Formats: sequence, structure tokens, C-alpha cells
Amino acid sequence: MSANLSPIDTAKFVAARRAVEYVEDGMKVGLGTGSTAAWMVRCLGELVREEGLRIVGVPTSSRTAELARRVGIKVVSLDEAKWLDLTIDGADEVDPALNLIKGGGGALLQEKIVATASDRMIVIADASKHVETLGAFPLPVEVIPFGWQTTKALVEETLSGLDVLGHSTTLRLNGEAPYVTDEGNFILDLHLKRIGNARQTSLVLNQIPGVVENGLFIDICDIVVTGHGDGRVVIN
Ligand code: ABF
Repeated sequence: MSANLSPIDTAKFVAARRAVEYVEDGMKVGLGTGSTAAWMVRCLGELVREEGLRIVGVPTSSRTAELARRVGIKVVSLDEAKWLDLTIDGADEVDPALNLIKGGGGALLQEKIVATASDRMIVIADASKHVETLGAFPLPVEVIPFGWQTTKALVEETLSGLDVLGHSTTLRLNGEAPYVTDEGNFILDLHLKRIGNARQTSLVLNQIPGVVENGLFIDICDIVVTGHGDGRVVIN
């Protein structure tokens, strides 16, 4: 599966391949979204088909559900699984405390619910995702469509009271229309440049009426498996 990959795809693949070593027979596994997580789903599918690994998968997006079924993983809902042994997912940024920005793929709500309902969460990432301080990647915030422009204005007003460097907010688009999540909500992207206090920022954002969830994952990630273009893997 790894022949002739570019350095970035090699990094994602080797991180994914190493992470699936944490998956044991009989586990209930949260399956992440994004290109790195897609490698993980493919690697798990190979173990299911060729080594008889018995797991059930709870996907974090409709895209992941479709891929998981295609590679032979038994997909169940989170309500059927009730609680998970392990979730493996990607990230947009990882800081030294293993706090994350996630949601670049528009699936942050299901990703955070599934990751929180797991005994352990493993992030798989290429080395470019590691940052000293979160914020260079636009922070996704999921909002309900009702009154979203008012919610956007409230978010911007709130940002002025936070320890952040940037303050602009844009509606994520899919072509000309707002990007719509699996739950039918919209995503606002907060261009904050540097988030001085991620925990406070996350708590304050989620108090704003209309905000459903945000892409700051605080104290959720347990292990980061980092892949490099030369095939090396580092585990933190
Ligand atoms: C998902 O994958 C998202 O939370 C995150 O934004 C994205 C990272 O994608 P990739 O692995 O393609 O860089 O987990």
C-alpha cells in the first residue's frame, strides 16, 4: 500500500499504520475524518479482511462511514456502541500539551463527541501539524443556521475580550453557498493567528447562543503518532 508515495503521503501513511497497532481484537473504534485518518481506515480494513481482526467502527463523518464500509469494517452508530475503547483521528494543529485544533474537514462536532466517548484518543499527523501555540490554523466553530450572522457578530465581539492576536471571522463556503455539516449546521472560521489561552477560548466560545461546538480539543488527546516523509514515526 505504501509504494511510490510522496513524502507527505508517506508521513500520513506511516503514522496511520503505526496507530492501528493500538487496535486489539474485539475493540470498538472511533474512526476519524481527513486524509490521514483515511489511511488509518484503509490499514484497519486490510487487517479485518486479511487477518480477521474483529472490530466495530464508529465513523466521525459520512465520508468516513462510506470508506469504512467499502474496506470491510463493520460500521455501527455511537449509540449502538455506547462507549469506545479507542478513537484514532487526524488534526490540523497539535501543541506541546497535546491540545488540538481540529475541524478543517468540517466534522468537528462528531469528532469531538466520538473522541470524548473513548477510553483513549490517538491523533495521527504529519510533522507539519506540530505548533508551539495553537491558532495559525483558522479555528472552526460550528453554529446553527438560525441567526448565524448575529452569532457571527457575537463571536467577533467576544474575540476582543480573549487572549488572541487575530480577530477576523469568515463563513466557510462550499462554492457560493455556506458549507453545511452532516448535522445541517454552518462553520465559521476564526482567524486568530495565536490563541494565548485555548482552554478559556473554547469555554467562552461555547457560551455564545447559536454556537454548537468549536474545534479546540482540550485534554482529549492521549497520544500523538507523528509520521515523517522519510518513513520515521515519533510517538508522544
Ligand atoms: C480531521 O482531519 C479534522 O479534524 C482535521 O481538520 C483533518 C486533518 O486532515 P488531514 O489529515 O487531511 O490533514 O480529523
